Amino acid sequence: MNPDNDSIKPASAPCPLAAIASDDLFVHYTLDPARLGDRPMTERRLADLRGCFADGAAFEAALRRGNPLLYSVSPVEPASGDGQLHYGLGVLQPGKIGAEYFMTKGHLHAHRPAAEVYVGLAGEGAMLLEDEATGESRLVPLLAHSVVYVPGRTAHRTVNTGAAPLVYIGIYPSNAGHDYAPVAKNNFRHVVIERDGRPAPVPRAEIKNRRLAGSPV
Ligand code: S6P
Ligand code: ZN
Repeated sequence: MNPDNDSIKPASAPCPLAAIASDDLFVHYTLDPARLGDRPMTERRLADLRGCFADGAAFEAALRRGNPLLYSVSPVEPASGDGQLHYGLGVLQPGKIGAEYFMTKGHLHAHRPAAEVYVGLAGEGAMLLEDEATGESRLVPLLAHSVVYVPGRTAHRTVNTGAAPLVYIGIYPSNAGHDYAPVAKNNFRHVVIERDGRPAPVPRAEIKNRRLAGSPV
């Protein structure tokens, strides 16, 4: 034990450095096209987001016209285990279903305490955050040259409110995992729509009432 630096401790397990491939230690990203090295990208298309958008009729009408790419994610998982990090590049296309902006499915982390940091690289968007325990909601801008902190136990969804692809990197504990079930069941309490030319979070219940009253958003 070094008395001057208590961060230097005898290793309880072999240092993972030698186990990490050099192309996981250094990864070059580009913005045009938005890619993380030559990593494969998992694609989510409109049909994959059935049930997510508030205006079901607008969703079905858009799907009849085609099944466009909404977003893609390239994960990098250099090492797993206590203290290790994973990260991923996300590219979310611009567009709307009705008045609601294109967005990700949204999730909680399977390991609820796991937080995440989002680094905005290009485009204009926002993170919709919702505290699982209280339902409290925040809409936080996600822009180039900005960083968003997503606390643990917080459902998070990325929304593209601009006219160009929204590009970001999310960095999270290797054991975070994804839990999509709560959002698939209850969705978020707020819908992010364009209102008076600007993004606005509107309570989902309010949107439903407006549609019932014959004034769709
Ligand atoms: C992972 C992180 C992101 C999302 C990505 C796609 O913890 O939050 O990489 O996976 O933004 O969103 P979703 O909700 O489809 O996983
Ligand atoms: Zn996440």
